[in-house]
Amino acid sequence: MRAHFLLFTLAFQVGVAVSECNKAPHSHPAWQALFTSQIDASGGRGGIYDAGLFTPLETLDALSDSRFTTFGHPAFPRYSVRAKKTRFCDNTVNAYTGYIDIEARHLFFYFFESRGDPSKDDVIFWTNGGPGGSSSTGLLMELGPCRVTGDGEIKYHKESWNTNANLFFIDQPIGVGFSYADYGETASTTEAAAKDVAAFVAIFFENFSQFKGRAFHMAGESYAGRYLPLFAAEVYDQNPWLAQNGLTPIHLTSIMIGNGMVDMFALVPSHYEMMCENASLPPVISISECVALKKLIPRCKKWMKAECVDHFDAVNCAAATDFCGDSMGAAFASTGRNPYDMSRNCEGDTAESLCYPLANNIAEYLSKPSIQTLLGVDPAVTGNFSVANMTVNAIFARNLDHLHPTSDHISALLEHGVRVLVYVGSYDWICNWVANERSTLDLEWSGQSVFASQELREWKVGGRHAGVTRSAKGLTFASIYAAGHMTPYDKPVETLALIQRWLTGVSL
Ligand SMILES: *[C@@H]1O[C@H](CO)[C@@H](O)[C@H](O)[C@H]1NC(C)=O
Ligand SMILES: *[C@@H]1O[C@H](CO)[C@@H](O)[C@H](O)[C@H]1NC(C)=O
Ligand SMILES: *[C@@H]1O[C@H](CO)[C@@H](O)[C@H](O)[C@H]1NC(C)=O
Ligand SMILES: *[C@H]1O[C@H](CO)[C@@H](O)[C@H](O)[C@H]1NC(C)=O
Repeated sequence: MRAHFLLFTLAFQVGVAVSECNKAPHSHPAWQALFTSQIDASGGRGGIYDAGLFTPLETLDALSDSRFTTFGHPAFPRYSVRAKKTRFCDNTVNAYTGYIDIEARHLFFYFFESRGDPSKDDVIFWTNGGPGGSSSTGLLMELGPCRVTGDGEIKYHKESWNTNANLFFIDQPIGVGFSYADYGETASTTEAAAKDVAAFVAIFFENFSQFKGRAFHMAGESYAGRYLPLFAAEVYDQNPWLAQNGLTPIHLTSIMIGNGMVDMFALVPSHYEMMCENASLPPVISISECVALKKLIPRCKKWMKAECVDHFDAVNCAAATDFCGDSMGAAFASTGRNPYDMSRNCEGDTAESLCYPLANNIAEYLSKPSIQTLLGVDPAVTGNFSVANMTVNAIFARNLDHLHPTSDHISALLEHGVRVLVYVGSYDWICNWVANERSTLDLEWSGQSVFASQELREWKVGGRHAGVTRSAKGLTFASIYAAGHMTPYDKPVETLALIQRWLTGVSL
């Protein structure tokens, strides 16, 4: 595997290979002429959606914990939701798991109500990156209500993002985590994945009407720098259609990109700065290696601009980014350091757990049949759980999905009043703060000059240095000092403080 695909891949390829079993097509679906059909959680789904019978369920609390309740909506005749109450991970709040069914495609989600005031608090949607990474990594290692431990158990996590927000985790696109498709369909680009996600969001709010109209934030990390701007744009642009169909528009308030891959062409040269220019740490490679790489930079920039930006030539653009990216990647790999946290060495095997052996504990935990039963995992999902689907990763790579920067989407979201937070752990090499800061400065939008004229200033938590930040007109850049790629994992207190300030609109 070429170095740079693994790069954003927060995508732990777990030791145990999951067999690519041929799933027998289901008999599909078992139609039931009920507007809310109770279906045994261990299998099957159904529901027929009749406009005359549509009645919103006011509170999720009415859901059963042993059976799925299926919801649909006449405006989405091809879509439905299966949800169940789950005593999982956080027993201090109501928790739900389930699937959004989009014809033969099924997206798995976890939903945790707020530890604060679920009836008033905002809603946060979280996705990990990869592409192919399961959001169970975010849930069980970073910002969720519980964390997996080295001995394969879970324990309560105090700095969870559901401290004062209702919080979603979604396994997307299909094929990832507990999400699946009946007939082997795949999502092969972010654009395709965005359609499913927007439908997911609309159905969720429509069915779980207690959250209707609530401020909604879309968050994620790494490859989510590519996902979120497109997902959010799709959610935003869907609103007029929702309104026409008598549904409540989604109150999309912000996106929050953590250690994002927003612009591949900004990342490649920044890798040199991280290795040779004391951007976060003193140089990590030799003078001769730095000199050799430096010579590539102007050529790489020119080459990528000509073949990827000015016009997109698939073959030449891939050649340019592969060559330039791999040159940086090879130099970094020779240090033995962790590309997600350059202050330390890679622990374990890069290919297996991407330097974080804890990822293996997540996979083991979610592979337990008792846990899968608790979660209501569909029997169509077989084999051991994997936190990264490398097939999905390869399909996106083959489509050169990563070679389409999302800066224009971010600019447009800002112009449409959706706030944007870009936060980055300072020790991340892969999706580092240098490239992310530069990308925010280079965004072309009406607030550009005001934003760029702000000084980068220190921000603090509990009187201590937490990072540097710049903010104007709805756009905020913030670094988190001494955190790696998975910022909430390394700096839970600081990251939660950042998110809390962001949600309430307080400056950092
Ligand atoms: C990975 O995704 C592919 C494509 O969606 C799917 O066919 C496959 O079953 C998934 N593999 C695993 C192990 O879930
Ligand atoms: C590298 O950066 C650190 C932190 O900003 C600074 O203290 C140090 O002096 C720098 N080293 C060099 C050689 O400039
Ligand atoms: C799942 O993992 C267990 C424990 O590591 C292993 O014994 C088993 O063979 C794996 N099953 C599959 C289908 O890979
Ligand atoms: C979702 O849709 C189904 C089918 O129309 C309906 O029975 C159910 O009550 C709805 N749920 C909510 C919470 O709106």
